[in-house]
Amino acid sequence: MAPTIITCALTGAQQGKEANPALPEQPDEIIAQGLDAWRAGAAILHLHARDGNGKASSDVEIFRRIVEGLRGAGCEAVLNLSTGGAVAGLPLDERIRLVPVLQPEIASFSVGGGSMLGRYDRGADAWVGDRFVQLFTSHGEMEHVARTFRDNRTRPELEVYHSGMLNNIAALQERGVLDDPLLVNFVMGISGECTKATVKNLLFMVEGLPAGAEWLVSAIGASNHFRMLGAVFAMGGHIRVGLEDNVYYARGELAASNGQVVEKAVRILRELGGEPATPEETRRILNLSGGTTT
Ligand code: KMH
Ligand code: ZN
Repeated sequence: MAPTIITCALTGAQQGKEANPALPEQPDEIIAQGLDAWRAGAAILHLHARDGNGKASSDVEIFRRIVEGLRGAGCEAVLNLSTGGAVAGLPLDERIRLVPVLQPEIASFSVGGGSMLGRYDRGADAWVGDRFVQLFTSHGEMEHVARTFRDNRTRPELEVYHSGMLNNIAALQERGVLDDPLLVNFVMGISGECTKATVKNLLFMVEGLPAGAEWLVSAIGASNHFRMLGAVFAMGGHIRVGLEDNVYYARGELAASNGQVVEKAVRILRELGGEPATPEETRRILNLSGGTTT
């Protein structure tokens, strides 16, 4: 049985300490919890940057501080820097700058035009969180960014929010701007125009992948987060956990840290007969050869 890569998504670009005081926002917190998560079994750390007020930031120097802090403390995990933050209104060109400047081994790449998020709250008789998140404005722009990733030997983690985005992946692959193996992150369970976190939907999406692609699931929200792990493992996928996606450890219990959540994922994985991949195994599985943040 091949080992399973565990990614820990430490902080995200949206909810902050108001959702869980243990959610790390500042570089020192992110570094400390990143080290704990790596030691607990996370082979990839998915990182966002936040400014002094805890708001999502695309400032490359904040990312640099986090990366250097982790590497300086001996962290060997693969670092996956987020170019996300569109949801926080950060412009594309600013979000992509970290790729040529920091040349991470992996960076996220939301491979589509965007989606409407939010839900209708019957109690409040109103739409809540109602917003359109714009990602790319054209296939040409998407191709240009894919070339930027490839030129800097940064592997894109292709964020897929719904099945139409699989067409974009196939088209970019046809254009020859995506290196193998593809790394696809199925983001499931966000309220609004995003795929519901069900096994049936996951099977449909996985069957739509190009041959040889490696994939993981970001199951968003407490009701989805740990529930989907079993299906992901049974289908040969990789796992993502962390306070970016879910601030709860268990029903009604806020997570104490990202390390605690990774420990739970490792326990579940081992109970199911799996084993977390080491960072070296991860680099081999994903054929990572680039990046200056190794
Ligand atoms: N925030 C998650 C829903 C990114 O950072 O670019 C997906 C994500 C994407 O982590
Ligand atoms: Zn993210």
